[in-house]
Amino acid sequence: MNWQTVKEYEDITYKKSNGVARVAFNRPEIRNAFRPKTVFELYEALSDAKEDNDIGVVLISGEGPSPKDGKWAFCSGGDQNVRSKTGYKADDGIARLNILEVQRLIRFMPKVVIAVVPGWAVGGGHSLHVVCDLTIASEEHAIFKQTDADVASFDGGFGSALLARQVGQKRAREIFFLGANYSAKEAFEMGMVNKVVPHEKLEETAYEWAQEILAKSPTAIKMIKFAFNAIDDGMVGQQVFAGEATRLAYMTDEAEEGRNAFLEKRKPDWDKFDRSP
Ligand code: 1HA
Repeated sequence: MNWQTVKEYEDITYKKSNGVARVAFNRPEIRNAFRPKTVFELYEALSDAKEDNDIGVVLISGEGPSPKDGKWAFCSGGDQNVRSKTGYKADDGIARLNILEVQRLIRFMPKVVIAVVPGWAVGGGHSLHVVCDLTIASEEHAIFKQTDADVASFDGGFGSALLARQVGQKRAREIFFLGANYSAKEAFEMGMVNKVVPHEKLEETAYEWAQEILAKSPTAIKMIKFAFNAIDDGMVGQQVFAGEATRLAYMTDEAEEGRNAFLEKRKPDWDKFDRSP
């Protein structure tokens, strides 16, 4: 690992190394809760990783431990200190639920996003791990907990519907209705965590998984991610998958004939192209 800081932020850290981008919440004293500023920064970093042709895998994690009590967190969801009647208030006075935009960015980016969970994954932080493609968790410190109903909030989108796809309807309802703590091992057994590793191996394992993925065909990885998404994402899922099919079609001689015929103001000659079943 040879992490290079991409840009200094206030609420997150953002680094890259050998095809991997790592974005981490950096508010450990409040369990990495996010305010709108955190989310703006996260969105900017994730967009950069999405646009960077050298990046194939993105890790999302939480810095720690807390200087106050030594505890670790992935993310504890929306910062309740800035929650107003209409959302989480930014310095401009506007209230937002902009974490949902980050969820969509993770869901629709053509790269694998891994939640690397060193501690608490709670509320909107729990939903964030759910929307990531994979989750790797610290054996000693990761705890999964859905507190939305404790604080009169609800992620009725990916945070719940996708969770039910991962752990089943009964379990997902239990997670939301009881708001209990689940260890990394329990979360693994339920099917919402891919791997549990000793805390000291967490970052290393995530990086190794990223390198494994980077050794595969980028097109195959992208198409399979969007194929997995498509059935749950309705017409948007079809649009995203089909967009990539269009890109593949653009690579054919047939597509070039269509474009060239237009530019040369002649009828396209389709006869030379295959109609085989
Ligand atoms: O559901 C949504 C959304 C749904 C749709 C659309 C958009 C959404 C956007 C956001 C959300 C949400 O995230 S709602 C859920 C909000 N989050 C929570 O309800 C979690 C609140 N935190 C806790 O339950 C606990 O702090 C914890 C289980 C994460 C950790 O417990 P622990 O280890 O006992 O620590 P604790 O002492 O409670 O917390 C340490 C410090 O961090 C405390 O501050 P201190 O007393 O030292 O001054 C605590 O207040 C602070 N803290 C923790 N979580 C948050 C927080 N401060 C603000 N906001 C937090 N989320």
